[in-house]
Order: sequence, then C-alpha cells, then structure tokens
Amino acid sequence: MSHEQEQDNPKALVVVSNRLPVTLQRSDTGQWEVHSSTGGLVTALVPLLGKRKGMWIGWPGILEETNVDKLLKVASQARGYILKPVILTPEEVNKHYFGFSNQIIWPLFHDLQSRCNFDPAYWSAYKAVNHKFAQTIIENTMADDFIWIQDYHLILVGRVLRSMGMDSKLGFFLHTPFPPPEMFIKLPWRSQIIEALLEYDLVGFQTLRDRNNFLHCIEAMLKGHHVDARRQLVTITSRRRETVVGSFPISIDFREFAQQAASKDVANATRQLRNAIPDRKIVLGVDRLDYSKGIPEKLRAFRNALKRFHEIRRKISLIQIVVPSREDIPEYKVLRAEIEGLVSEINGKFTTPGWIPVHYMFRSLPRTELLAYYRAADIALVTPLKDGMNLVSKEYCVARTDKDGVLILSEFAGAASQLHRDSLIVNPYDVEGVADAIVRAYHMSTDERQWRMRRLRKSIAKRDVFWWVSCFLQAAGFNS
Ligand code: GDG
Repeated sequence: MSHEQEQDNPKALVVVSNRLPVTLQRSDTGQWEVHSSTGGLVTALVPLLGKRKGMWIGWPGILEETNVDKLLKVASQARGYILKPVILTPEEVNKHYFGFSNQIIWPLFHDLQSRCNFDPAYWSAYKAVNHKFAQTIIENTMADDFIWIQDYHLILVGRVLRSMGMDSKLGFFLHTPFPPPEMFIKLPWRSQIIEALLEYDLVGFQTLRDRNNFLHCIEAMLKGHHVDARRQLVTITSRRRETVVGSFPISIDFREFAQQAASKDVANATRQLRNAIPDRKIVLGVDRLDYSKGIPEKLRAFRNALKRFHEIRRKISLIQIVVPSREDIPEYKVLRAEIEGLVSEINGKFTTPGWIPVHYMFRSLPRTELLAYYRAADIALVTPLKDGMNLVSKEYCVARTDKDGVLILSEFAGAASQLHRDSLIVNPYDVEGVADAIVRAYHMSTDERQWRMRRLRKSIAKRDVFWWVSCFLQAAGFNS
C-alpha cells in the first residue's frame, strides 16, 4: 500500500463519501477553481482531518476531462488534508447514483417501495462503483488508519475491502433511515446488503428506530450470529467478526450557526423580509425537492387550514423554499409539477388584494438569506414522510437566537426522537392534524413559544455535530 502520510503518525482518519467536500468550477476566465462545501459534516470533520493529516476520498462531481488529480493536490496543500478523487464515468454516475442509490435504496429506506425501480443493471453498477472506491482506499491508506464510510451509496465498500484482504478498522454511518424487515426483504439484493454491513467494525444509525430495524432484519434474515443488546452499543458476533451497532443522531455546528444567525447582515435581511410581509404570521418550509420530504402533503394541510379556519385567512402566509435536487430522475420532475400545481391552486382560490397565501421559491438560497427566512418565520413546518434526521428542524431552532418561534415536526423525522417534547408533533399524512397544529401554533402564547424554544435550543446545543463525531469515533476506538 502506498501512502502520502507521515510514517510516524500511524493512525489517520480517512473519510469516504460519494462526493468530495469540494466543488470544482470553471471561473469566468476558464480556469478551474476548487471551492469548499459547507455543512455540518464538513465543518466537524475538517479540523480532525487537518490535525491528523487525514484524507477524504470521494467523487469530485465532474464528468469533464480535466486534470483533477493535479487540481486536488494543490487544494489539499491549502487545506492541510488530502483530497483523493474517485473518477467515475457518466454511465457509472447514471446507474450507481441516479440508479441503485436513488431509485432503489433511497425510496426503499424511506418506506416508499412503490417508487423503487429494481433494475438489475443498477445493481451491477453499484457493485462496480463500490469496487472502484475500495480500490482507491486500498491504494492510498495504511493498515492502522481508521476508515469511515458515509452513507447508502457505499454500503458494499467494506465488504470489497475485506475481500481484498484489508484488516483496518472500518466504520459506516447511514444518514438515511433503515427500514423495518417487511420493507427491507423486498430488496432483491437484501442478503448482500445485510452481510456487507456486518463486515464493518462499527455501524452507526441516526436513531434507535433505525438501529432496531437493522437488528430486526438481522434476526429475520441471518442464522449463526449472536446479538448482545445489553448496552447502548449492541454487539453482533457473526462468523467473520464482531460488529458494534449504535445510534448517533447527527446535528449541526450550533455555535457557528447561532453566531451567523445573530449577525448584522442576517438582521438586516430579516427586517426586510418582515417589512415585505407585514402584520402576518410567516410559516416556513425549507425542503430539498424530494418525495420523502412530504411537500405536497404539507401544501394540502395548509390548504385545509385555510379552508376550515377562516380567522387565519389574510393573517398567515406559507413561504415554501424548494431546493432543486436529482432532477435527472423523471419522478422528481413529476413531483415538481405536482407541487407547483398545488401552489397555484391554493393561491388561485384564496389570494385577495394584498395577501398571497403561498410564496414559493424553487432555488437554493445563499446561507445569509436562508438564515433570514429562519429568523423571520413564526412557525417552521417540517413534515417529511420519513427522514434520517432532518437538519432544517434543528437549524430553525438554532437560528432563533431571540428564543421565539414554533417548530411543527413530523413524527417520522429522526429529529423527532430528540425534539418531540417541545415541538408540535404531527403525522404528515394527517392533513387535518397538521392543519390543527398550524392553527395551534398560530394562537400559541408568547410565553409558551419561548419556553418551548429555549428547551429545544438547549437540547440541540448539548448534542451538536462535534458531539456526534466524537461519539462515533469513541465507539470505534479511534482516539481523536
Ligand atoms: C440527508 C438525510 C439527514 C436547504 N435549503 C438550502 C440549504 N439547505 C440545507 C439546509 C440543511 C440541508 O440543506 C438539508 O439537510 P436535511 O437534513 O434537512 O436533509 P437531506 O438533504 O435530505 O440530508 C437527512 C442529513 O442527510 C444529515 O445526516 O438529516 O435525514 O436525508 O443543512 O440548511 N442551504 C442553503 N440554501 C438553501 O436554500 N445554503
């Protein structure tokens, strides 16, 4: 095995994810530029990677021919850790990312089996791409390194590495939910996926719900293993190894987020927003374009609230931000059309001079603007049909440094296991129940809003993304 690390630092952290934490873009002059991605995971891992001369392995996100290696070598020097690309062909991206990952695992793991396209060609591409990732890992790491694989695109990587003779410590974290057995067994490649997960030394899920679903799948599908579930971390002993399984709820960088939300720029932008929609309560939705996020269901609930509760008409507006995502998949185009149809139907029915019930945006906003929307919103309406965690719910609370605002949260978001006590918990399929919650939030007293928000923020502050990283690494026996 070759390695670019110092020989006297035996234990480095190697993070592996489908996408590298950078984007490569051409500037106006045609030169390639490397921009860092933002987000909690990157913020939490980058200092550790820098400290231990670590490495991040992933697809750089471009299909154009260019000297990616050279570009990333320069970017690595500036960042203090190594960015190692895995180059993929357009067909691999198509069948691995858009195919197996997002038309099979994604819908199945969100309990939406009818949206799965179990095309065997997708499985072949999934295996091939996981193999490519494993090859890059084996060529660039040393035996003592801790290799932390992220998410559902790369489940098989551990298994391929073991088949290549790798004995390093391997960890895996699943950002999506893990489905119950009656859902999981529909996967034609269920045994390969379950067995691959047991090749890791540590498997992390977002919540106990997901961890338990995984354990139930093991019970239902595998023989000849032993489960020791006496502690928070469960140990599964199978023929080949011991795998520790736990739940590690992911979060955001509380301090950085709160600081930015309290900045002057955000305060100005918030004021402008409030002035544009005066004397009205703002309900906010921020979701990636995805059927798991329950956007049409949310719009129907809002329509139901306007229909049944005349007192909130002209007094409330929903601002729905939809961030473009996976538009190469036909179902996402259909979903967008459904959302836009509902928005225009609601506005067509209820709009009066001076009042638009639904303000709809289909684009990604700069961070400052997003924070201003969080701050301006009286109510956040977060109603996924199922979600691994849902960071928007946490970001809304953290951005409310004035300790006001109401969070309405789906019981099927992983975040509900932590935030259920002080948010208004709803079943996203229950249109009337969500409408009732909107009206309850609308009438909630300042006192109640404030004590709820204080407690929500306290709970998020206690378990931020740094806590998440250190819990996972501690469970893996990696001393960060
Ligand atoms: C997956 C799992 C799990 C959104 N709009 C804008 C924008 N965003 C940012 C938010 C937030 C992120 O996107 C969305 O995170 P979520 O957690 O809500 O959802 P997924 O993208 O589905 O993430 C999920 C997560 O992984 C982490 O494990 O919680 O369950 O599905 O951070 O702020 N950011 C900017 N402009 C926008 O318009 N700048």
